[in-house]
Order: sequence, then structure tokens, then C-alpha cells
Amino acid sequence: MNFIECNAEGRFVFVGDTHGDLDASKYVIKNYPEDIKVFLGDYVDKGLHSKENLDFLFNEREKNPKKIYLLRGNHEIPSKNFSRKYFFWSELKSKDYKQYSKIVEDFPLVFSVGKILALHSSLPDIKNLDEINNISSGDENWAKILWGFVVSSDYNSFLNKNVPQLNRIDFDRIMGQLNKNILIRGHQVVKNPVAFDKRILTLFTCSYWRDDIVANIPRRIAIADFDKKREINSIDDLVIKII
Ligand SMILES: [Mn+2]
Repeated sequence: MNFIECNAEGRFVFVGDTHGDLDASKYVIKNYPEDIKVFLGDYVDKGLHSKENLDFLFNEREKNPKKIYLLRGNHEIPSKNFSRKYFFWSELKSKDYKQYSKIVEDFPLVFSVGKILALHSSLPDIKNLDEINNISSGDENWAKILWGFVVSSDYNSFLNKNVPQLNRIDFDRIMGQLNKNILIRGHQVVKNPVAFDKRILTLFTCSYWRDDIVANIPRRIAIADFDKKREINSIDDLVIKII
């Protein structure tokens, strides 16, 4: 199943890209045992503990499948072609490569609770949430979810022109069609995580970016507490924490 939807009750913790930052993942699992945790993909590469991070999260999810959701990111696309940015897969032995490929291919693409949509990168162009389960590997909407960039003057960010771009007009149109108010996503490193009039939140929960730019990026998570706020319609209704 590409699409997961939960009832809007209790607390939800959203975690951005962890990219081999095992400490970040451990922190979240340890400190939010009762809450539903949604990881937005990109568990490997960049950081020092890719395999350990993926193993840890996968094992925790096996123990607690109703409390932990692992979405798929663009780094969970197996490839044997070595590149400096995507070394995890190319360094795996072939037996492990097969095993890990099977694991990540089952990761869902989109999570929803209340008026929140959460995914790795950008919105698919769909009219109905049911369409998410028809998205298949390699198609246009798959690429948008895993690779798309949000184009916003709020984001002072490196912009990759070779990937799908999400502008404000399409964002409003698609979110309107889906009857959702806010999008929580990862993928981009931005100075200010909030964009589009407090309707998009970009989370990066990893201290690593690129080995030539070892930035001390603040690791952000976001908490939606439906017991305290029945309606979550804006980023202001979330609690953003730096861990
Ligand atoms: Mn990514």
C-alpha cells in the first residue's frame, strides 16, 4: 500500500530525513514511546550510520507497526551505480542488496491524518487520495513524491532544476482537490522551514548535509497533538522542536 491514513486522535511526531544520523532516530524512538511516529524517508547516505539507522528503524517498526511509519524517500531507491551522494546501495553485498531492496520497496509513499498530508518531497498531481495506491515505481507522480522541489521565495535553498517543481498555484489546487490543509515533507535543507503562508513545513532531522558542507543543521521534528487541538489547519497548530 502506498497510502496510509490514521484517525486524528492522540499525538503524531513527524521526523524529516535522518540520513545515517542514528542518534536522531534513537532520540525520537526513546522520547516519544506512546506517540505515532512518521518518518519522512531518506534513512541512508550522507551520515556515518546508514545501515545501522535503517536496521534500527526497521526493527523498531517490526516491534511496533501501528506506532511507527517509515515512508519512502529518494535514497530508498536501490541502485548499483556508485555515486558520492548515493553510496549506501552500491556498497552493499549482493545478498544484502536484495534483502534491503525488498524492505524499502514496501515503504508507503504518503501518510495522512486529519488535514495533514505527509510525504518525502512533493505532491503528486491527483484529484483523489485513492489514486495514490495506483502510483507505480518510476511514473510521474512517483517522481514528484520522491524528488520534487517546492519553489518558494520563503525557501532560501539550493534548487535542482532537473527535478519536478511545485509552485504555489499547483499546491493550492491539489491540496484543495484532496481537502487537505498542510503538507509536511523533508528532502530539502532550508533556512526557514515554513512556507506558503504556513501551509508547508519542511523537516530535515539530520546533522549531515554533504561531506564537503558539514553543516550543523538543526534537527527539526514536528508534533501534531489532536488531543489538544482537534483541528490542525496551519503550521502554527503544530509544535516544532529542535532535537
Ligand atoms: Mn530526499
